[in-house]
Amino acid sequence: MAKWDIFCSVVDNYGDIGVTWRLARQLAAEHGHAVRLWVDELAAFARLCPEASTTAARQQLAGVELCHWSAPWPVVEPAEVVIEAFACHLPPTYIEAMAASGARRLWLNLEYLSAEDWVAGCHGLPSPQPGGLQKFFFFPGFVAGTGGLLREGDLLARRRAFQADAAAQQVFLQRLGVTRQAGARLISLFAYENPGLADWLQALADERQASQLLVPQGKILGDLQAWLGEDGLVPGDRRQRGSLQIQVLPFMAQDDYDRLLWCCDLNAVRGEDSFVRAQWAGRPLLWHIYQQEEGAHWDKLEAFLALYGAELSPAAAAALGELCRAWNAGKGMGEAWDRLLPVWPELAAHAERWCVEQAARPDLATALEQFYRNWLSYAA
Ligand code: TRH
Repeated sequence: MAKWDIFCSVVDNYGDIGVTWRLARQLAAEHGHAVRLWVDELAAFARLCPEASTTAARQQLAGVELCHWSAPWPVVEPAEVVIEAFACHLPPTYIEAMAASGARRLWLNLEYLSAEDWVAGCHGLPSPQPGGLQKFFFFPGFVAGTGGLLREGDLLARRRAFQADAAAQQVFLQRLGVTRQAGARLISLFAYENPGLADWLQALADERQASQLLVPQGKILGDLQAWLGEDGLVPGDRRQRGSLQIQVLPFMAQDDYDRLLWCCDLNAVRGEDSFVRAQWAGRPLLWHIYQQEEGAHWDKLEAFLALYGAELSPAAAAALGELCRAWNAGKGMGEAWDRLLPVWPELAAHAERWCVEQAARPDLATALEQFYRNWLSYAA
């Protein structure tokens, strides 16, 4: 058992806190470490974990000590393993304390997920720091030589048991106020603002097949309302347009959001954490990638599509690629959706196969643990 400090600065959105919260819980529960998670915005955290206090300087949640990362920085003894998530800047006095302690510390920068080729070459590289400290880059990823993906040890067993249990799904959906329509395709929608939404919704409304679209509160609501031609939708509101039923849901606790993904036939997800969780759901996904300057996100999207689509038929890979590109370009969703429908059964089977393949690799927390153990033996 070692002491680990994880630092998370909430830039915007929920991905950074979503990832670090999962990682902190898993390191504590499965690897027995004493984990402190330092978060600068407790209000953002409490949206994922509603039982959290938004004012407590320290609180104990799910085996993790959740600490408010406040200014001025309190005097604390640095942990043995220090993770700065997504290149956030550690408090200077904390770095000074690490250097002054005399003890060796493992300092890691946990990077964003990417399927690009260069990732394996950079994973684990050292980055020497002033004061004799050494920092390492730790990259999540989909292939050997990277740090893997976050996945709790029992995740797939829990997911499969839930998907096999229609009654449990019904109880869960009812708690969210959702009644599943017989024969309807269930879709969850979590995305950034997207002008391409209207086209897609129209295609869903015009289809013979019924669809039920579940939309947790968030940035996409504006485009949804524009298409519906109304304002002020709130959780619980339901609208029917042709074959499409739309329902607004509250933003839910992170574990509930996982369950929602497990219930759905298709999950439109975004950023990083929901994107990974949709893959563990074993169902087809539509990814709205986080936009980066100078269009760097397009390379990331193509890299993922190439990897994910490698074992698909050319027709299915092309249809999925076209849909994801249309979604991220914000146009052409109607046509792309129509072209996707004939390959739907293949995509559905592939989603589970991909999940199994990815789950055969070490998960991110285990890879971190291994990195730590190697570092310890190197130090000895
Ligand atoms: O919120 P995001 O857009 O986060 C993004 C990305 O991580 C991106 O890489 C990063 O640079 C940027 O933030 C700053 O999407 P993401 O990553 O899917 O995180 C959303 C989290 O919110 C995830 O942990 C799931 C959780 N969530 C809930 O807990 N309840 C909900 O109802 C919903 C819709 C999401």
